[in-house]
Amino acid sequence: MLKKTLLYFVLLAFFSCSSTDEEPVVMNNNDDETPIVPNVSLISDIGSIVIDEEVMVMLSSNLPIETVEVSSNNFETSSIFNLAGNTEREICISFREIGNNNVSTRTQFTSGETIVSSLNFNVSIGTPVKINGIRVYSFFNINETWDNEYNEGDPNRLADVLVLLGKEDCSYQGGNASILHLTSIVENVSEELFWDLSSLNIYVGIDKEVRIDVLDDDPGVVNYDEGIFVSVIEDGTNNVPVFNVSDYSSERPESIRFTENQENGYDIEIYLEWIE
Ligand SMILES: [Ca+2]
Ligand SMILES: [Ca+2]
Repeated sequence: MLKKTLLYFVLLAFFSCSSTDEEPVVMNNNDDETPIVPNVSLISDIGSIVIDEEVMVMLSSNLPIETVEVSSNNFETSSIFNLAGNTEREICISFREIGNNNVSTRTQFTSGETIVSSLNFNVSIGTPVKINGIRVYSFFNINETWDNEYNEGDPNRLADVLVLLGKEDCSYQGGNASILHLTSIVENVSEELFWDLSSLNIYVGIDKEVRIDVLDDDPGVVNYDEGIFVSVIEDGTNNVPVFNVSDYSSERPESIRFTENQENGYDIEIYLEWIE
């Protein structure tokens, strides 16, 4: 049996941060002994946006920049851009949560000094869809061995199932979906594979798509921080169900069932609430 290892990089962002307390001083090589104080400005035309709306923020400085680290969650997760000595960079950002949100940047100058800055956005709900639950009826080899380190007949050989919802955000530069939500783990398919997500406020903008992957957890192997999982959908990244929200925004169904019944089949249902 093949296991396909998927690599997901958590490069998302939700933000909160305050401006730097310190103003690093660097020396100007062309002007003896005259220090130039680096500065960073963050400017956006828009201060009020809705969930998942993409907004451009211009970061600019008076000195050459090496890298800019961007986060929307106070650097819990972040993306790093290499500016290679340029002094400005346009950054696309969006937010997943309602209310006051900040985009935070950590600018590292060629000189080695850094400045942390932030810009606030008021995010309203807009008209997204809310994902209230997921049910997995079936996946490839559901009643067979996923953990062959256990002896024949040991129920531990069954998969330890969780679901990953992935969504691409404009702030993510890698081309893969970043993690929208990871469910809890059901060990050895020992109970109903249903996750009630209704209290989690998982909203998705109307022009987004959500990738749904079912995973086998291997204790001691799976590392959420590194984002390494084993998909139990045999075809892995190329064949997971994708919920393209705009395909359903007229019909507005309360649930959608994704089935693929060939050799690498799956049968998954998601439960939805459409926000007016
Ligand atoms: Ca197991
Ligand atoms: Ca396992």
